[in-house]
This record gives sequence, structure tokens and C-alpha cells, in this order.
Amino acid sequence: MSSFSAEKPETVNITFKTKWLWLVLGVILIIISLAPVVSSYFPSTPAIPSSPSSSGGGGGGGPTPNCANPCTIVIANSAFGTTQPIIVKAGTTVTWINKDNTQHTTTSDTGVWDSGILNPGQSFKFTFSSPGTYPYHCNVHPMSGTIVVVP
Ligand SMILES: [Cu+2]
Repeated sequence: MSSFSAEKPETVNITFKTKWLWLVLGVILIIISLAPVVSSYFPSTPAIPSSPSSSGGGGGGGPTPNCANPCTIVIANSAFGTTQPIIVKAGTTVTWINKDNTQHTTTSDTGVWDSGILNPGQSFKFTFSSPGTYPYHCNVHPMSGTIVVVP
């Protein structure tokens, strides 16, 4: 009986030590598993971001054109097309055609172009050679649009 009772505290002691071992191991494992997460907060090594060729033909890192050369903007329902802004590559000729039943103009906010009055069915062309953002409006109505020219 005495040997039996002598073994008991030893078993408890081993279990206690093992618990601490697992606790320490667990903490180490947590630290190891958290290390990549913590290091990802530092931008020293950008893992996946942006290969520069992903913009595909944009070249200058601008937005992707949404209207090919020659680009036609249909004026209808007192609006300059259905998409804003119109994004074109430098050198693109943009044609506005008035398919509305009322007169409109396409007039650059900064004096770059001005169609004058476009009667229904009439159109106006302008070639954008320099990259930039070109806001414009109609001189008859509160209509506006934007042409973005990318390199
Ligand atoms: Cu108008």
C-alpha cells in the first residue's frame, strides 16, 4: 500500500510538468503561426501586389480605355452617352452625334473645343492628342461629361 501511495504524487507531478510542456509548446506554435501574419503588416516585401504589365496596353498606369478609336458618343435623352467618363487613348478622334430631338453643343469647360449648336442629326469631331482630363458641357442644357485621355 505504501508503494502505491508513493507513486501517486509522482504521477501527478509528471502530469503537471507535461501540462507546462504543452503550454510552452502551444505558445511557441502560436508565435510561429502568427509570425507571417505579423510580418505581413510591414510593407517591406509586397507579396502579391500589381505586376506593372497588368493594366494591359495602358502603359502609363492610367485607367483602361472604354472607347476605341474612332470613338463615338451618342447624345440622346439630354445626356452625353451612357458612360462617364469616356476614356480614350491619346490620338483618338471622338465624334459626338446628336441623336436627340433638340439642339445641343459639346463645349470644353477649358476652351479646348466647342462644337457650336448641333442640330438633331449633326455631329462634331475632335482629336485628343494630349493625355489629360477634359470636362465638357452643353451650352443649352445642364448636361456635362468628361473625356479622360490616357497615354
Ligand atoms: Cu444640350
